[in-house]
Amino acid sequence: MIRENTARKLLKQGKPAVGVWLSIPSLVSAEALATQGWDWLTLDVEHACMDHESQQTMFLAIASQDCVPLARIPANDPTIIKQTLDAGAMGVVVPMVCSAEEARAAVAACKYPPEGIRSAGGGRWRYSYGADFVQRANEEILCIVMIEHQTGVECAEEILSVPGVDGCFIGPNDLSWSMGLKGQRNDAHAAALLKVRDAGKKVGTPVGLHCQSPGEVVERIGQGFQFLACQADMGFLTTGAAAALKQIRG
Ligand code: 3PY
Ligand code: MG
Repeated sequence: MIRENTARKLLKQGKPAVGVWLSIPSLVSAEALATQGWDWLTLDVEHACMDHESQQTMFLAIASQDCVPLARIPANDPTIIKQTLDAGAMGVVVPMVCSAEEARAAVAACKYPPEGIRSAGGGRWRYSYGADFVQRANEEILCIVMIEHQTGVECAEEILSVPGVDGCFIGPNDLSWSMGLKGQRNDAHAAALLKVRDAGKKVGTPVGLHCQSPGEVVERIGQGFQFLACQADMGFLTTGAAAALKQIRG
């Protein structure tokens, strides 16, 4: 039987699904974080240096701990989406989606025909995800689109109405740059986040964003956001190490 995508289930039930961004290309750190009980872990293939082989072993390590493996892919490209899913991701986070047409392309790449254009090839899914994976993959794979540009915010309702878009992840940093704020945040930035959340609520698509702290995750859940990333593996490593060293030297 196919492995259930428990992160997808949480989102469909209207509940929060909280995870961490991974930029350390290591089976060991992925597995260690997966044992902590996060709902999902997302490999940041867009910005981290992670080859295809590392991705595959990390997906396997994460899934072995009953955590859902996802990848933020480098571009909205059907070949990348196909190869990432074949390697064992239970979903993709697609960067910089600015129109309904781009969202439709992402969904099509995630789904086998007739709903989409994903090629039904080999891959390691049958060992990790069940022999009936190809029959049920269209229902279990998560397609999360990123809104992280002003244009995407303006088109949020159209983007989030596209059938097969399971959720939206706002990239607050790129959004800030697209607004001319160079990484800073202001009231207009805060309003843009809420505008996307409201568009999601209107059309029934869960929305979330990358949070800078556990406190922000809790605050955003209170505001009705659902798909939430709490920092990244590198941040946990360096913050923990810095605190230890401060205590020793202080
Ligand atoms: C952004 O803030 O731009 C992101 O992509 C977060 O992951
Ligand atoms: Mg971004």
